Amino acid sequence: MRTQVCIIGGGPSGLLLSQLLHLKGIDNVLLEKHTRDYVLARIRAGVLEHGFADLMREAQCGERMDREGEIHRGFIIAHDGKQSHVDLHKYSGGNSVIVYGQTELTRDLYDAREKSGGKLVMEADDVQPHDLTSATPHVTYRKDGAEHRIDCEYVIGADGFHGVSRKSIPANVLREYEKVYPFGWLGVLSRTKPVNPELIYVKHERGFALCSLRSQVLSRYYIQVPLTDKVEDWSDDAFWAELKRRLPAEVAARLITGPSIEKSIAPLRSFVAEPMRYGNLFLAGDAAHIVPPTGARGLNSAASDIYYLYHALLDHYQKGDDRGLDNYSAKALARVWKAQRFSWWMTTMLHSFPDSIEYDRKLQQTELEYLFSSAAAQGSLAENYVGLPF
Ligand code: RFL
Ligand code: PHB
Repeated sequence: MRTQVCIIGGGPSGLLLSQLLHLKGIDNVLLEKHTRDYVLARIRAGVLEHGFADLMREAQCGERMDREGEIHRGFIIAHDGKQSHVDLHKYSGGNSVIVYGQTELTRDLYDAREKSGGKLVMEADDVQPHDLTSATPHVTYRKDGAEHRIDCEYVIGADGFHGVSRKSIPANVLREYEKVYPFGWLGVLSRTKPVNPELIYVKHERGFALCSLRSQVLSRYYIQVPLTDKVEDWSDDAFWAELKRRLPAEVAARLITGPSIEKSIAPLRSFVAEPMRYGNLFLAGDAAHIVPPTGARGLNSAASDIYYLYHALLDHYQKGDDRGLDNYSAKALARVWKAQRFSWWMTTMLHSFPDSIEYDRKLQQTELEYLFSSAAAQGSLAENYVGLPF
């Protein structure tokens, strides 16, 4: 098979790029390792910045998001016996975020690709890019026992943190930066009314907690747990009891609990791979960088990569202008590192670190006191949370 752009990975990054290119008449094939149901069963992001929402609309996939997603103009940080409100709208010059689950957004993208006859190969095994530094790269894969080959002009590595794309860049070219945090988040999804209309981030001496939601009947809660904990160690009852201990008493009193629909542990990690281009391979999203989820930046950083890549490919195919492709890595990384900084800051401010000393804990407390005493500090939080400009 021959195409212009071969996209590896059918998560939100790959699907969004595939749909945007398709609408501009740029031929592309997308290879995904798993089934659609498997991809949709992963419960991940919940908060979308407005730039991401605009891209979904441009991809003609924003209709359900605009109908069912909730606009959030702020959130709460509970700390030191207080509940402090972060007014995103006021401090970001009128911006907000949309609460709409990654599962729903991915479903909308799959539906759109399938409706327009998109070339999606699901359950593609042993995907392998070749000849990336030549003008004629190709990608091989196996499907139902048969070998296949796709000849293309560009390969997009949108295959997540564990994908094959980043690994196909030689070690002497790739530089990796990594920080592993000594804890994870245990997340529970339950068909219960959310405890609060806005998200509540909780700093507590027993560990961080987060009250989030997917809709008015679907709640998503997280608690910080040691890396040694296993999901099987946590019954639903134990989870709810620990969450209640960390919430302000007034919030705990109105928490509605129920059976978990999904329960999983995500270790917290920061990671950046540089450069994001190798020959005619371009990395995007989690394939190149990940953040701890505290600042809700992961999926949103993927969106800015896709925005830059989409416009660079448009300039190449429509105007013969390669400056966007040549600048892609530097431009994407500049924004990626700002998302890294913000996620690190939120994570450090709100979690309990097992090896912290009294001095560190005093600084954490002072950081929050300063934040809520300074309009400039709240402005900084707000502009990062709603998303820096692309
Ligand atoms: P994905 O979603 O991992 O998709 C990559 C796809 O590639 C496939 N794949 C392969 N396909 C072919 N061949 C191979 N060899 C392949 N290897 C892998 C995989 O099956 C998969 O389908 O990456 P993508 O598209 O870049 O999207 C990134 C986001 O998923 C991620 O950044 C976010 O979920 C992060 N995140 C959050 N981001 C936000 O912006 N806001 C949030 O509120 C937020 N909350 C979260 C999060 C991530 C979490 N976890 C579990 C890490 C909350 C959590 C708990
Ligand atoms: C979520 O709803 O899953 C969520 C929300 C905000 C975050 C992280 C995760 O910072």
